[in-house]
Amino acid sequence: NQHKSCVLWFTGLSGSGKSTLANAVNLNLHQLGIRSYVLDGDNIRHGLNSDLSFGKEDRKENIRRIGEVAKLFVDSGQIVLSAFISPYREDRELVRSMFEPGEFMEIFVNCPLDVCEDRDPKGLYEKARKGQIPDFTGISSPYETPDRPEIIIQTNTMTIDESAHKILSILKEQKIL
Ligand code: GGZ
Repeated sequence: NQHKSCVLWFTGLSGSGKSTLANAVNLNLHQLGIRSYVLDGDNIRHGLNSDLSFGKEDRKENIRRIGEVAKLFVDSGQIVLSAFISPYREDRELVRSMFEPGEFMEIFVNCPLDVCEDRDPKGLYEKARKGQIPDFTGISSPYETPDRPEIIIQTNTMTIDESAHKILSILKEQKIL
């Protein structure tokens, strides 16, 4: 199974579906016999980056470290899927600059704030609205929309399966798979 190692960098609001979608794509890649790995809050924010909060500077450091980890995975020949809000354009561009052209695919998981807020799977938006979570993205902290993402996925109008298939077909078109 020949594939090009690369980073699939999912960015979007909390509750937009980044982790769910990254995990779905990961499963599809495994079924194709491709080695891939998902980095997300569960394995990074709780471990390597447990010293970081959600202020601008800590988010920047969060994303920088994740970029370095992603680079190790790419060096090892894998496809790495990262699912972090990564709200600042300049932080995402820093990570992009760590990779060769074509190795970094920015995937904008575009879902309107009101839809994310309705989903509110962990009740965080409700808490943020009450002022119980400071610097909450979309409420009291900015999200900067990507300018030229390689892929845009609308999770409010497509199923997870459809979205995952769209990403896989683009990876085939781009000769990554
Ligand atoms: C945004 C927060 C915050 C604040 C805790 N703002 O829906 P979740 O719970 O599972 O995903 C969110 C996650 C965001 O962490 P990231 O590492 O992806 O953020 S960043 O890339 O901006 O560094 C949310 C939870 O952490 N969470 N507090 N204030 N999301």
